[in-house]
Amino acid sequence: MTTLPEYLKNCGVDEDLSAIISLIGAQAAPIRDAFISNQNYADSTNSSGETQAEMDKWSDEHITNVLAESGLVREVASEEREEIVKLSESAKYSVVMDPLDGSSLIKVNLCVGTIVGIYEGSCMQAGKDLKAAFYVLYGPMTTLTVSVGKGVAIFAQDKDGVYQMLKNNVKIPEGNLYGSGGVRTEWLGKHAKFVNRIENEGAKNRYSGSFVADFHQILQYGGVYAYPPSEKQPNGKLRLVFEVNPIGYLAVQAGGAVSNGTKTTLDIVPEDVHQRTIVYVGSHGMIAKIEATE
Ligand code: AFP
Repeated sequence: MTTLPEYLKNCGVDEDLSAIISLIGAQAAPIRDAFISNQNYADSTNSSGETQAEMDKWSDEHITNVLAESGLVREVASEEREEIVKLSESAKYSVVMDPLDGSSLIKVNLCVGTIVGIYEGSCMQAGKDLKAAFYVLYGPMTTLTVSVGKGVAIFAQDKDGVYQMLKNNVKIPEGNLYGSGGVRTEWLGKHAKFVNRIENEGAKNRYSGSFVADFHQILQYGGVYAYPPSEKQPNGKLRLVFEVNPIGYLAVQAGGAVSNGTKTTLDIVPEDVHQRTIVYVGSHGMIAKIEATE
């Protein structure tokens, strides 16, 4: 079996980039350990005004401290922090992250994860310029799904904490699953028409409330994850930098696509690190259908 460091080496990834991916992947054990004593919501909100779970704060502080100590990272931008944190000025890479995506599901023991994107230079770049993107899923297995621009591979941690390859060259099948955020009665016309069309064509609804887990399912079974606009949230809910860009990059590397309903989100250069975007991510045919919907 191929381990994560072996795979990254075979892909020609440099030592610093490989070390950052492995270092964050290795935080799965302390993060899993912390779930049991951090079950509640904290008395704080993040930059998007959402109540933080204790685990949001814990994972953010933990990963940021580990990256600071490593000396390998120039900047860290986190969904849980107002400002970009400046770390080692001479380091080549910067990290964007949602340290614990789907945190409202911790209490009910459903699958959550850590989403990471890595840029050369600063954090404020378009998703297409990512050098690597990956996510760690804390499910029945701990898995790490990664792309360094050479397709997508999935690894699972063995009993010694080593990430062993489960699948290489993952390709999103066309599939017929969909998961949509928002409240159906608040969906606007275009999204409602799209869901109506794909349901009539046999699409089946599966949505957990954890983007990273819902996407992992789409990645392997095919279909689409969507967080649409509403009157109250015209740009949807998800954050471009921390969630949509890393996952969108992985989707494209797996032969799929990501869109705001009109065009790819990967070309958007962020103006605000916390900006939101409408998102449709998944198989090619599904993204073509939403883009063709008036
Ligand atoms: P939390 O991390 O606050 O649970 O938010 C998760 C999330 O950003 C994304 O992972 C989900 O797909 C989406 O929000 C769920 O939002 P709804 O609860 O509105 O469906």
